[in-house]
Amino acid sequence: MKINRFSCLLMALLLLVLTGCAKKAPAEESAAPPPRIDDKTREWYEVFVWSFADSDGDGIGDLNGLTGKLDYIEDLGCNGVWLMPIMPSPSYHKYDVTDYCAVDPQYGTMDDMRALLEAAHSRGIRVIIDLPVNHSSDQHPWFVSAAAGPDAPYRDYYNWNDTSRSGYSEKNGYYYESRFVYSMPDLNLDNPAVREEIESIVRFWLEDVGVDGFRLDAVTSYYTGDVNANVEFLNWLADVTHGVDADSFLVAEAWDSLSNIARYSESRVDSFFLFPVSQNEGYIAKVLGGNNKHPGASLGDYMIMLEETLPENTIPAPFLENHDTGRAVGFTGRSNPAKTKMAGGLLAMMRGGVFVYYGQEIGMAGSGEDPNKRIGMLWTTQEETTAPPPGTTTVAYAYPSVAEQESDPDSLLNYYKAALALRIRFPAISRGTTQILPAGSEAVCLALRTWGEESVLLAVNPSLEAVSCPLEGEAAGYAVLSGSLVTGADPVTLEGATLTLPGYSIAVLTR
Ligand SMILES: [Ca+2]
Repeated sequence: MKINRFSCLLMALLLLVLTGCAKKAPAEESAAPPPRIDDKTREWYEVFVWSFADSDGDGIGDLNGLTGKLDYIEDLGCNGVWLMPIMPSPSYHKYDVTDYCAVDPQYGTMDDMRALLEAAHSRGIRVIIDLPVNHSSDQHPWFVSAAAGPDAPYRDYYNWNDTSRSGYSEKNGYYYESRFVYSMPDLNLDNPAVREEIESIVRFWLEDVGVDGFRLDAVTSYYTGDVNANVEFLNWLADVTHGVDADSFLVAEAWDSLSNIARYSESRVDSFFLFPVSQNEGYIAKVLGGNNKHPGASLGDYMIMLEETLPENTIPAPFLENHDTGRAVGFTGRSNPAKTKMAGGLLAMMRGGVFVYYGQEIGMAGSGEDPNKRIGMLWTTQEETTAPPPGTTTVAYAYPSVAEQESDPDSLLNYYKAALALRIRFPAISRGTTQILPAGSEAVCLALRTWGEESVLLAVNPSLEAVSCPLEGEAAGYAVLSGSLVTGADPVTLEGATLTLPGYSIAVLTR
């Protein structure tokens, strides 16, 4: 009897637990994050293939190596990858192309590229490739032919002059436009035959290979000094690209002032890099600068200025660093993890499609000569990285490897993951428009981001000191602390209507 009664009790308990579990399941399901929005506003990761991951042991990174690291990129929170040039080229950086419809053998084969795309697409990751059509290589068959003389078949693919002038180089007694360097002759983009070539190149990569778009190199040099002509060409290129695939994505490098980037952004190209946000003189550096006595207020001012200056239909592409700029740790401090994290946090809270340069998320260093900014990804030890690109003068790493940072909950890498996760969880952060609310302190920025029905209040403290601010007026409606990013031991707290933000912290509040 006793045993039976005990068994009954046990059964009852078991049932209770089971039904409890059964009841709990739907709640857990509903708590799962909604599927990631599959549109053109993405979290991008810029990869220099040479320096990323080497699959065959020759010391040079390759496409198969990158394919093997897609889990890492996905885990970081990125759903887009920009590959710096992968087409055959005599240079290590490959911005001077000799064949626009092939893969450089250093990086692998076209089959490797197709395998990369398939693996990326199966993870919901889109892949865009660099398209440098301002210039080709001087070893491209077009230029080799063109240089032979005034009557050469491809002569008009380039811009020739009888006499020397600025931005031109000499070949066989004539001068050709080469704005960057003699080995990069500028293509004659007014020549319909050149535009036909570009159209077939675009079609090849989108239709035959299956890439998802292009990063357009050096668009201010298409017609040097002529923004209107550049915009005309960009509109033509955008119509060609979107005509082949309306979902394809174009992001362009117009390394220029904000007002000129705004003019470029009026074009039908989807997105432009926000150079004024990046680097040691950029907005993020200025917000975090030691002399800034009102960092929160200036952050809000920059947010509003960007929205007021850029057209509504553009997708801004903010970034901190890329392959041409010094690494961000140059201004956040090689030994200042809190400030380095905060720069990443500020980036992650910006509107648009953010770009993270490989290694930025582990605080890789590099400045001076270009190759120094493009050294091997530090997966484990320096001995196991890819070979430094030719011309590298300094190989120095400021922070630990990916392997070490993955196992450290307080690492920069884990901060980046958390920052991107917040951004993904609240799509209004990337897609919404901003209204600055009074914060009661110039150290703090209260930014209301609204996208359709979704509104989130971003509370950002880019100062070194903790600040308590009352959530009053419209801000009082955002009483749920839904997420936070801190750079030290103290948490963000919300007690009643008082929000306390430790130095260098970010909170996301919802209704
Ligand atoms: Ca290799």
